Amino acid sequence: LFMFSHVEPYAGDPILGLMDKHKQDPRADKVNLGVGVYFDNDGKLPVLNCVQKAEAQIANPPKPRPYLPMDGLPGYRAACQNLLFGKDAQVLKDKRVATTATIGGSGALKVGADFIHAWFPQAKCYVSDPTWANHIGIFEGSGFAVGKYPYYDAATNGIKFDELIAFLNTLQAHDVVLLHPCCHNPTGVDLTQAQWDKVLEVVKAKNLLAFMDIAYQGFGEDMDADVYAIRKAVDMGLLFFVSNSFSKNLSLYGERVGGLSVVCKDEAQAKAVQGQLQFNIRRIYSSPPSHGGHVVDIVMNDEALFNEWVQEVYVMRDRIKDMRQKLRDSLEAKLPGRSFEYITKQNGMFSYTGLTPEQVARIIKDFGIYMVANGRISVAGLNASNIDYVANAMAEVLKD
Ligand code: KET
Repeated sequence: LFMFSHVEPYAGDPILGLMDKHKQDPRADKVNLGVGVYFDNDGKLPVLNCVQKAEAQIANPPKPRPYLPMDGLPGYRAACQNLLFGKDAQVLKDKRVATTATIGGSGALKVGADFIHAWFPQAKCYVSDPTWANHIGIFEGSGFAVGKYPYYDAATNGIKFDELIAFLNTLQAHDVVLLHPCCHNPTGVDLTQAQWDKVLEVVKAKNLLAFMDIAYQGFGEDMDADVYAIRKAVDMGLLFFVSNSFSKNLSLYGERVGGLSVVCKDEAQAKAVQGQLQFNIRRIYSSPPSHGGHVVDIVMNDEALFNEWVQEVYVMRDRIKDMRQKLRDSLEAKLPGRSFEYITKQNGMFSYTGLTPEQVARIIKDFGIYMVANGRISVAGLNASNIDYVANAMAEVLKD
């Protein structure tokens, strides 16, 4: 009778909890700018053409569903590697990268965090201030003490770069530094290439363990520019982790498709790491889901489907950029004398609006516009039908 009486209630997730609240809101003009999900101009979650074609291949004739290997399909692993490191990269020819399929980008972070905690038990983990809340959750869940490194500068809508470098210089060898190669979540403010070079120099000099989490490849500048930091780190001879997600750029959120790659010293080391990742995966969930794995494998390894996919990602990217411009123009028209340039300068799915938690509470209560309490909006939730409504509401809560 008293078995579970000590179990405490869960306050809910700051991002995923918004989906339920938006769903339950009866107002017809409600808007969902909470979770980082791309909606098209009709407010619909797209099923990409390349995905539909791959799914047609899978369905006809129907395929049996054996367990996949613990680390996923070989073509899936190659797809992750080619996208991140470049198809002809020497590091791939040298077989220095251990890569496993994972249950989304979240699963990659979890498998990577467990691995690092097992093999570097003294290491602490440092995340940007601010970061995606679940970075902290996942690393703490794997037993890490998680600290923050200086990053966003609200005064300039830029980066506290000197403080960031000074802070990294105080860390211990093997401490984990979680980095966002592009489309920083939640701020949308990314390092320039010159700044990346400097950050990676400190990572190298201090023997820190970089963990690059990329969930938005293709949504920033383009497929290659968005992985500048990853390829630069390889060029500099760093050994490091990369977690990637296909949730957003293939619009396959619920299929849970991600990957974890570890750049190692040589092929033998990569084999050992690959084995330990399999060991971890076996003990957590055994093997990855099959449907999404096959979709990724087919799309990424067929030249025509791959090219179609890249173009479809760029359509999503460009629509978001268009919405940024419209939101900025609209706010500047409504609040003369104030600059909203930051909205068009930020990259990726999110804009960090600077709205206070009180202003966010008000915009949810009075207008039914759902956004994260830290003031992050998912720009991909804006469309031609709701952008005026959102701009009006934002101007209303910002005016006093
Ligand atoms: N990393 C980052 C930086 C990220 O924004 C997300 C998801 C993930 C990893 C996880 O990806 P997945 O493949 O879904 O496991 N972010 C959005 C959704 C979420 O909170 O779960 C978001 O920030 O809204």
